[in-house]
Amino acid sequence: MVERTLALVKPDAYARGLTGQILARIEAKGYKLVALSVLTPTSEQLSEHYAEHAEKPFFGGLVQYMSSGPAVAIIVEGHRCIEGMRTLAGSTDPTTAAPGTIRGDFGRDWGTGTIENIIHCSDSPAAAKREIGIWFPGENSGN
Ligand code: IDP
Ligand code: MG
Repeated sequence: MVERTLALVKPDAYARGLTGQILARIEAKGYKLVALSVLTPTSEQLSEHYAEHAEKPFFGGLVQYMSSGPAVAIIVEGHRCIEGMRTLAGSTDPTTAAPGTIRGDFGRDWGTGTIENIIHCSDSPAAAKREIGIWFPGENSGN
């Protein structure tokens, strides 16, 4: 099985109508979209998804941001796509993320205190497997 990763088009990007452009970049890179779902994340899903950040001071704001409206969950497939999607997304802070990356090109600081940064991508094979299980229960994680 080829490697799979989990991506989320976050609510800020969905609300701004950027979903198509983001999907186009993933496809242009050569990866396959093997599952897609438009959903408004629940606080239960987000608590599981962001469990590593549960004790951080920004956690409440992060859950509020991520549950503020529809998002798009995607399973992306391709050799080394976990690493490749992180590169395509760019670094966490959209103000300093490199131009040419999804966060660098589409994101900015809105002064809300929460880092709204357009896209999430799993950061390791273990995270990809775990996160695919949260957003696509029953789908094969492939990892
Ligand atoms: P990542 O999404 O680049 O992997 P993480 O450090 O795992 O970054 O953080 C998860 C998400 O939490 C980020 O994408 C961002 O939306 C938010 N976040 C991270 N650090 C901060 C912070 O210091 N203040 C506010 N929000 C943050
Ligand atoms: Mg992370």
